Amino acid sequence: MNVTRRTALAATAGASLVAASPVRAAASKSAAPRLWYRQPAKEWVEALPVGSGKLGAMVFGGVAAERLQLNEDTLWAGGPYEPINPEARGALPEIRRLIDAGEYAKATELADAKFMALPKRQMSYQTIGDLKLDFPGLSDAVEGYVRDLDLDGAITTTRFTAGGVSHLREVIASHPEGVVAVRLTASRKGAVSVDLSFSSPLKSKPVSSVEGAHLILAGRNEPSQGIDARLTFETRVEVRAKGGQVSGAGGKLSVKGADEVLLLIAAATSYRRYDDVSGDPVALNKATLAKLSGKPWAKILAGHQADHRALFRRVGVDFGRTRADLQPTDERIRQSPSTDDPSLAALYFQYGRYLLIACSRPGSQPANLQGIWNDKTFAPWGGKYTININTEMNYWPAEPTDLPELVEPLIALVSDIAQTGERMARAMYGARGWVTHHNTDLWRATGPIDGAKFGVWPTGGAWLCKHVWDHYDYGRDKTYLARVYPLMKGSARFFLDTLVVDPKFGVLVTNPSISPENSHGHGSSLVAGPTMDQAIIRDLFDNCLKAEAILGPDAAFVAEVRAARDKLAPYKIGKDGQLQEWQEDWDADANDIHHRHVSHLYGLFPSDQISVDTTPDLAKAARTSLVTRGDLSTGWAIAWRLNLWSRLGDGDRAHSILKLLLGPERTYPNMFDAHPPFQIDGNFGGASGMTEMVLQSRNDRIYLLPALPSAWPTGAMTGLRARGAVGVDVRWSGGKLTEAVLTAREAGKHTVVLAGSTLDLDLRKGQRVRLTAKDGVLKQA
Ligand code: FUC
Repeated sequence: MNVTRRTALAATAGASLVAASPVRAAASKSAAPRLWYRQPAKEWVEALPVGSGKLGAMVFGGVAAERLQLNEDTLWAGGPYEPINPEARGALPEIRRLIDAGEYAKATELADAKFMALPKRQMSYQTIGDLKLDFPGLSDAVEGYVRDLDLDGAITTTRFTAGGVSHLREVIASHPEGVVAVRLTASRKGAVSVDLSFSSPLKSKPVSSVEGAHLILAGRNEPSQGIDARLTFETRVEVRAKGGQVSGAGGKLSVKGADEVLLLIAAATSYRRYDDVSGDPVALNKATLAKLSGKPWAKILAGHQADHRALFRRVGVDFGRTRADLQPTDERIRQSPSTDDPSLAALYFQYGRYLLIACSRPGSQPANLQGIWNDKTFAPWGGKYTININTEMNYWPAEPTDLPELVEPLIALVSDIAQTGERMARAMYGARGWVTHHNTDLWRATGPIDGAKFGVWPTGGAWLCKHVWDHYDYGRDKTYLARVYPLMKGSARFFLDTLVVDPKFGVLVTNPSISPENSHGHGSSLVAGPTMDQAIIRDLFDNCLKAEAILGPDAAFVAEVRAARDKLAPYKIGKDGQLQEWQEDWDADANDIHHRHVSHLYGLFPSDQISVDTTPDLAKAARTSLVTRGDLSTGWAIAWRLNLWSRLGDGDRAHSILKLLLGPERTYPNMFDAHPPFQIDGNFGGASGMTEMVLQSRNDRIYLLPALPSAWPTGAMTGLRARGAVGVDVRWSGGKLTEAVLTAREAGKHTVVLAGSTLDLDLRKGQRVRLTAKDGVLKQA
């Protein structure tokens, strides 16, 4: 195939793209999205991730020794705890008074002494450890070595030839079966020998043992911050060998001279809920493996791939291809700052979707700061749910890239923190409803942590409620909305009870709070009414009102919400023309004007309160703020800027920021996002940002190609989703729309926008319409 010319060939095996044209169909196989390498991983960030939602493995692809670093999503430090500080409520009036008096440093001092959660830090996500596979007789000197991760097949393979024998090693993490499965084969009979053992960095020192053909690692989690370790866990590997002999001793299992070996890895902890650790991991693992009894690899693989593809193949992407995509993935990343490699962006986009499928499934924990992949007993930032941006960013691509099922764990988490956060709201603030501050963990802790200037931010739960609403807005399932309305209402109630009148400006504000995690330069970060809080609460109130209008009268509540909403502090434009981050015009005084958080721009993205077409003055001010903040930052912070520039309609600026994200400083060889260190939010924020360049659904409209960069003149994104339950395919050529296909999954009215040309549609459920543009004017084909 000739890829010397820049051509628009399918960059995925996505079904809808394949159907689009014969050229694409022909190209689709060779262009299947794949990460590949010519050498094994030396570092963890070179290893390749697989995940079943609950179980994760990092595959190193070693020759003489393979390492599978394992995770189970409920193995966290500690146990159930209630981090309420009994002194907090008493300190609240004085903290508020100090803030109103402009004594910010004193307010911070008091908050640090009396207002913080006990303990002041939350629990960390922990690794199980490694399953080690040692291959006697093999050395690292082999021929034809290649390892890869096929995103469409959700499988890693390692291939090489040694002494004339070809070896193939495959690893999957099956959601339907709840196991990681490893298959070892060779071209010569009897050529597979392997010694299996565990190692774990857990200080609780888990113990390995052998039961027949099972190798077991059993132990417990670690205590932390004075909270007892209350979880037990077990990892159980079943070894099935064709031919050869299996023997076990001293916590090791060996297979000698087999034709083929299959390893089935189950893992579980005693976690059942944030307040219940009575599960039986041994029984769970035995049941998981018993269900697989007699099921051959081919069936396990087929079931796994059908399950994965049902999600993955919904969306196809093609930004064009160049010669650069013939290189191994690590080379492409290294060269990306100076090469034209549009399909690296497409790969990053689909990798984001792959990762979310692998780490967030109904019944699993939500994607944490590292998704599900972590090799430490104390992960960076505890591998927690940091909800002042990071957890939300993880889920930005879920609805628009048609993976709504994967949001379920996040909504389950909100249901949990609505309970623990209700106790926190009462104890700390004497308020109804529920609150969560800037982090939560497996135990659904909701208090302010780390230090007042990070943790005293009561709006985390309210931001999560945007996702609760968005899940309805994209899918339009009223039964779901009725189920989650109490969660949104509970969050709103907390603010109805805790918003206070700002004595200087006479508007309703949060107090105490911060603009995450920026210091305003007047002695502290603590403040009343940061812009972000007002915007999040405005969305929360509006979404409660919309939900009530759909579900039926809730008169008293709605009256309270309306009254408060009208008094919320408005956006303000400051002396430099910027969107003010605080009520006072302090942006130029901030300790770090290039701060990674761009919290005050929440209204531009992810919210749609600010946009170029509905609020041009505010959009201009947001742009000024964004320019001052600068483009260079941590991985996730670059990804946020990418989404913001897309919303500003500047495709080339967005693309230049995307280049920063894809370069080796922000993308590890395995394409994990580098904060640094690894943090998965940037992967998801990047996938979202690319979607926003091609399709935006906001302000009750569907925008086609709102920020198409000149670097992607020809391409397609198919199977995307817009608010109002509409599927959208977009194809373009020469920088212009060639066609858009809208499929109504529910009946509804829609306004479609293409660079100022609008078209109103009233679609029946199931109706499919094709739109084209003539001289820039949208029309129905
Ligand atoms: C917030 C960010 C940091 C980091 C951490 C997990 O505190 O400010 O950059 O992403 O979360």
